[in-house]
Amino acid sequence: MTALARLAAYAAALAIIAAVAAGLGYAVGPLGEPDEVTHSDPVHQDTDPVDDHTEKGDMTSDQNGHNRETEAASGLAVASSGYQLVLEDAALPTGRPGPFRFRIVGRDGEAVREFDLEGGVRMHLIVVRRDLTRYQHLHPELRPDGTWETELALPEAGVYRAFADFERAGDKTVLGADLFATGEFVPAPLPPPDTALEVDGYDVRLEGEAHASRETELVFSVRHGGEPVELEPYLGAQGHLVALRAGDLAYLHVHPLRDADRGEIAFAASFPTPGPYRLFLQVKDGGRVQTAAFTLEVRR
Ligand SMILES: [Cu+2]
Repeated sequence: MTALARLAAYAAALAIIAAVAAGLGYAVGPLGEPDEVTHSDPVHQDTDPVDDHTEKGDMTSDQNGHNRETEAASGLAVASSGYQLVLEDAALPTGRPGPFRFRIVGRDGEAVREFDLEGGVRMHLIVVRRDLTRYQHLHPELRPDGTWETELALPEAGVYRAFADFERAGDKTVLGADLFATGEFVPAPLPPPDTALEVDGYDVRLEGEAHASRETELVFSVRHGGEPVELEPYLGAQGHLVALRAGDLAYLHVHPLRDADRGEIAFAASFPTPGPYRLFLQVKDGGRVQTAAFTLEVRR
């Protein structure tokens, strides 16, 4: 097959896919559920006499259950809740730090310039390779024109996910976009579930059994030389946790809980579905931030 014939075949396949998608008459929602758009599309709601509750399968028959599932996971879309994440450049040089810039654009097409202060910062930028390695948590600076800027190095080749995590008027939004670092990409397998890690001389443990669609308390303990560590405040809490679902890197909402013992940090998390997740815990001691990454298997 010549290159031209391959291109023609590819174009034909795309046309078929487009035709099938058009025929189905819906867009796929953040969790790949076909009913997502019907809720937010007033034209569809006005003209469709069918009560869409009756059309749903088991997974979405419970309106509340469905909402819980979509609300618990975010970061799967580049645009959501009237905001769009616009990267200046999605391709970055591999291994070499360089400026990384993006904007949050509102419904009016203008860059948003006002954000809530959350844990002392207005924007959390999380960057992780799609094999759930090379986690980075950065706080870019806001330029007067609404551009966020930070130095960023993608240490090795691959596709990365950038999450912009911010709040406005008390509402949290997490948008996600892919970044590309050129070169040979050797994906790392997801490490097996573990509850104890050693990170730079710290003994970090995870307690708590997680079940899907139920609020779970995750308690981490941090010890050094056998003694509980008096953790320094980090971003307005005892620590920071990001939980990502393996497979699609859905970004979960987790909240630090106040009533933890010395050397412990507790979080409330709701895992939308069973399966493996990667947890990135960050704590501060001696002025240094340590990152501990756990694989957690969420049960049914
Ligand atoms: Cu942050």
